[in-house]
Amino acid sequence: MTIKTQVGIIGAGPAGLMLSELLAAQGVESVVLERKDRVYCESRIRAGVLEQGTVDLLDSIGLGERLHREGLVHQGIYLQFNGNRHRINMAELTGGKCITVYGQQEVVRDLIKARLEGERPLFFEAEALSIENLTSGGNRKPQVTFMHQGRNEVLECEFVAGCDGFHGIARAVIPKGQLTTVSREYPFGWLGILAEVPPSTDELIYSFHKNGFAMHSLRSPQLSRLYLQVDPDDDIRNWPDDRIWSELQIRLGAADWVLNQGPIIDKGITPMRSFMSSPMQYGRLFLAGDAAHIVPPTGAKGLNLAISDVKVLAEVLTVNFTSDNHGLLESYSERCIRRAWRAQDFSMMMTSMLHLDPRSDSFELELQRSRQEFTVSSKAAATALSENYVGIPFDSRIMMPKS
Ligand code: RFL
Ligand code: PHB
Repeated sequence: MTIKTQVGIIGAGPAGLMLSELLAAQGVESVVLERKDRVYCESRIRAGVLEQGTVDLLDSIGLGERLHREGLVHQGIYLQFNGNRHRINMAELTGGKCITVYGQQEVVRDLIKARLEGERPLFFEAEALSIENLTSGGNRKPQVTFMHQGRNEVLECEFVAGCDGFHGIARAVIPKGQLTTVSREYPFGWLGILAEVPPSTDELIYSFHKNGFAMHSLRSPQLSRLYLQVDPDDDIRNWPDDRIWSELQIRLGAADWVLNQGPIIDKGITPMRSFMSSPMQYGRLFLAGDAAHIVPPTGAKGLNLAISDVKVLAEVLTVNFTSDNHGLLESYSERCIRRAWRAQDFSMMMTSMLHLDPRSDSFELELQRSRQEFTVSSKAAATALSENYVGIPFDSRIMMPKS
């Protein structure tokens, strides 16, 4: 069977789902293909921090209701170095900007619900296998072949959006000579837990300790999300719950502060990397989100970058379908890459300031200590951190020379 649509979207993560709903709001048709089932997509625990631009975009398509009811608005974060806790008042330093703590799986859940209630096409357990005709002219339209309910199906469209994450097929179909990639691996990973226990903090704590980095985040008044720096090749079986709690207590410990403990309902280890591919367009294929770039999670930027990519993509596709202006499509890649590099730099800065790098010599450790001190003692340094953390404006041209 061949299904026809305007935009074929591979992946029902935040990028693919948000793109499909932004397009629907402009009257552009799309079909979303997702290789996993709905339960898997809705329960995959990942990011938690939404920038204001992300919240505004969800509001703009009528998806802010539960987010505003259940999300936790934070005006600052704590940075802690060897037991000394400092608050960065981000709202004060950025003219009132805040972040909202709301789990990625909740964003995904809201988007899936809206899509299915609107009876707009979204196929679960539909794995894209190949993408053809991306650069051929004439009447040959792009085709995505996918496997659904044991059968090979074809999705024919005007454009394909590769929103299929870091391990997806979309980036891989771009011929080697047409794509430049750069990356960094880190000698550490994050062990993340979700625990049924009221958070022991009112705002996120990022902590550097001589044993390594730790972080305390939140999900709700009853649910806490915490992370520990571990070896990227470590096995989660080496981390029974009592070892996790005692290491968190050590690394997050501060005067007159107690870490609440409770049942751990999810735990896992994720490696960390920085990765950029460019351009983000190949003929009629556009990459968005983790398919194009990965940032280490210390800056809380991955989900927000995925959302800002698809905001731009929805705009250029809509203009293409609804007017005679077909040139705007070519601006997509550059607009997104500029913002992604800003996030790369910030995420790398946060990562190197807060983690213990086993390769560091005493010179590098002193530089790290000096940067930590400066960040919490200089208003200019704290302001720079805050501006990046709350998010530079979506599609900002701040780096462009004025024309
Ligand atoms: P996703 O979420 O990986 O979704 C891709 C989807 O594509 C599907 N797929 C396919 N479907 C059909 N056919 C195929 N051939 C397919 N191949 C793949 C997959 O099943 C999947 O459903 O990518 P997307 O949409 O680009 O979203 C990116 C974000 O998920 C990611 O950047 C963030 O989670 C990163 N991140 C954070 N970002 C933030 O902005 N703030 C944070 O606080 C934050 N914390 C984090 C994070 C990521 C973490 N991990 C686990 C890496 C914390 C952690 C621990
Ligand atoms: C989270 O809440 O999962 C979270 C928060 C901040 C980060 C990364 C993850 O930098």
